[in-house]
Amino acid sequence: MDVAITPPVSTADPFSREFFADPFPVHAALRDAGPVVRLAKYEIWAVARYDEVHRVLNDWETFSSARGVGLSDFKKEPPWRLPSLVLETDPPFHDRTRKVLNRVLSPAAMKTLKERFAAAADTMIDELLGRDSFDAVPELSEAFPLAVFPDAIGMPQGHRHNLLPYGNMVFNSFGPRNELFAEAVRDAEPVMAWVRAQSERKNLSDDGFGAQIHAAVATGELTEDEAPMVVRSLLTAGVDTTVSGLGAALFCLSRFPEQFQKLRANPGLARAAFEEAVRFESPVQTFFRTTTRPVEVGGFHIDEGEKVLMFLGAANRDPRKWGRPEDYDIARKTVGHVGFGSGVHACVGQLLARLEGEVVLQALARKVAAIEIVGEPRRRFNNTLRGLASLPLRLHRTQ
Ligand code: OVV
Repeated sequence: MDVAITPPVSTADPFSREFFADPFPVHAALRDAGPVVRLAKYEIWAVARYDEVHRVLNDWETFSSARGVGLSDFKKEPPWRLPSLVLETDPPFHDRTRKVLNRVLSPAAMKTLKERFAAAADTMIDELLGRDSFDAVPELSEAFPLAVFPDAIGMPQGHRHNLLPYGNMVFNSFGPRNELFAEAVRDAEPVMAWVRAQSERKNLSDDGFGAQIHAAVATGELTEDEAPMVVRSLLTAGVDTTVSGLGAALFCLSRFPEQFQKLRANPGLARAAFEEAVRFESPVQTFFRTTTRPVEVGGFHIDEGEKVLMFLGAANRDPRKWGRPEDYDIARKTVGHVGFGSGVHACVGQLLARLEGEVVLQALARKVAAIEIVGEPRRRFNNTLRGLASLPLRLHRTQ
């Protein structure tokens, strides 16, 4: 006998301020409700368990990015901005742009940056050790990426702070058209125009990531119109994400002082400590896919053309996958976490993000005896990114 099984339904709003303030009880409820859940408020599907999130990420043929990786379906409404040539595409088109970015952000490319990044981190931590206290969000988690990333791209000096409101706009745009989005895109046009200008060959130095992307025009890998769009991807995805990741690591190490002492005892754990912070906080909380065919997930039927919301942050704390998921543990085996995604769209800048995290945490491990929270940390709400607006810290010098 055929029995119609009605899927679990949730009335939660995962794009509300109440949710962002404490997403964890809702994450647990969504995981426990079933392998897929219907979100009534947005009439979409959601996956919050590790196995299903991983499955959706790794089946691009069924779960497409080309109709947008936000709530908006590009087949039903015009995209808010020109779609990304890498994020909002499927193979085979995706693979051509991705190949260029893979090369520009390769292990070999990271080697050439490592010493410079480490020196910048040392200088920044030395300067902060000279202060009584400071706000680690603007002065470290934002300041460090802004000090190294635009230089690595080969951007002109000036107005580099625009990268922050630009990222804030784009990452809000993946959610519903709520107040956060409206606030972020107010007066968007000057910042959008600035980003377009930064992406042009003539405004980029000869030796950075930007020039290397434009060089793919000469090899026939990209057209002249495509190259600035691929540079735009770097400018969009490369700053707010690492700001949030560094903030996550600083917040973890200040809330779990015994983990910071472990790191001090072995600064070689810096990369692992950053990786565990990415699992623990999941700077990128969510992305969407759109189904290209009718599909069954965990015994439930999903039609073609349906939006599926993936809760990366919930997957990264799923007790079905992780032991003691609520513990920040720098010795944990983090392999398999989906904080950088998984599959063909897995974060192309993850080596650069890890390098930034590693050099900052190494500098802290070698120079700092203790990290003290000296004021109320405040969260920054965004439809996609989980991060902080403020983290007042005092660093105690190693004797
Ligand atoms: C991963 C990501 C986030 C935001 C924007 C883009 C990529 C892009 O390619 O524009």
